[in-house]
Amino acid sequence: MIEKLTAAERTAALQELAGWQPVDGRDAIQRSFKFKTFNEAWGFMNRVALMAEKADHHPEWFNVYNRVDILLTTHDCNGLSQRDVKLAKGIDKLVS
Ligand code: H2B
Repeated sequence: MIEKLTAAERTAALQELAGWQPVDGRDAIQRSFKFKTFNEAWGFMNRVALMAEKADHHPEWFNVYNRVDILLTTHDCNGLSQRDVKLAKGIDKLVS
């Protein structure tokens, strides 16, 4: 069973993950991405989807035109885990 991050681990993770914010009322992190076009946003979503499927860890997300909002949390432990940190880092690499 996957474990939730401890409070100290959560603080450390948020410091490492510049651009990701805690979510009000949920043990989760979120980041919004903006692209020039829908085509670029969709390409990014495709790459995230492949990464997520490979890791068997899936984002909650929303897209409108060139914007992609991603929320990460671990349903299996009902909170943030190392899986979210790992996926967030992988996603950040796609846009860096
Ligand atoms: N994604 C997320 N975000 N949290 C999970 O707990 C999770 C998942 N669990 N993707 C996986 C799938 C699980 O349901 C399957 C059975 O491995």
